[in-house]
Amino acid sequence: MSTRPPLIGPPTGPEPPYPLLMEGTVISGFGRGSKELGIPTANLPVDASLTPWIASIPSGVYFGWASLLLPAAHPDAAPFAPSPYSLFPMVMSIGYNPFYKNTVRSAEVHILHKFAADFYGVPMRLLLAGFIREELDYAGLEALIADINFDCDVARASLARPAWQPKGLGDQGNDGTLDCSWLIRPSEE
Ligand code: ADP
Ligand code: RBF
Ligand code: MG
Repeated sequence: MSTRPPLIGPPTGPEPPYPLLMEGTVISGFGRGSKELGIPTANLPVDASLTPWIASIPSGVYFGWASLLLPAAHPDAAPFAPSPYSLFPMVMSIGYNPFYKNTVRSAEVHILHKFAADFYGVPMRLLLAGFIREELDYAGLEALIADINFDCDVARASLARPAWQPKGLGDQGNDGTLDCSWLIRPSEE
């Protein structure tokens, strides 16, 4: 892509219809070796009975925050945090992956954190804060990867602003004002 904006959304924070919330258990994806490309994606089931908005939202690339209920034995678990959920910035794709011509609509999340172990089967919650771009087809894998890496930069920079940072979780004054409490709330069961 030639020119793409480095930031999405205004400095005042997410605008309607965002934030959009969804949750589910991390499942196996298409097994295409995204991890080997340096872009592992944690897949969630696309289930319109649990996530009513997912059927009508445009396919494309979104960004926001993800929380994981990692088991205590996972190397990235944060056992002494105020919540059993760990919170991370994320970028995600919802759609048919035109480069691969999928027939099933998928939701896959690349978390902007280097994990020491996989987390299949773990409960994950997402707060979508904004839309980055439509899904595209590409002449080659390198162009797809380059665009995804740019998406990661856009997400990181956009989420670094105070109105896009979680409220009540920062230390030493780098706290944000975005309400992410749903992401770290203990589940009811
Ligand atoms: P699959 O086709 O099964 O989704 P991937 O190659 O996309 O396989 O790898 C996804 C898995 O990698 C996730 O389910 C998760 O357990 C693990 N993983 C490790 N690091 C990350 C990360 N930063 N973001 C998303 N998933 C990650
Ligand atoms: N697949 C596409 O076919 N077209 C896209 O534009 C596209 N954009 C993506 C953006 C992000 C941020 C992520 C995480 C994935 C995207 N994908 C896209 C899905 C990608 O093809 C899939 O994760 C592959 O498994 C990567 O090899
Ligand atoms: Mg995946």
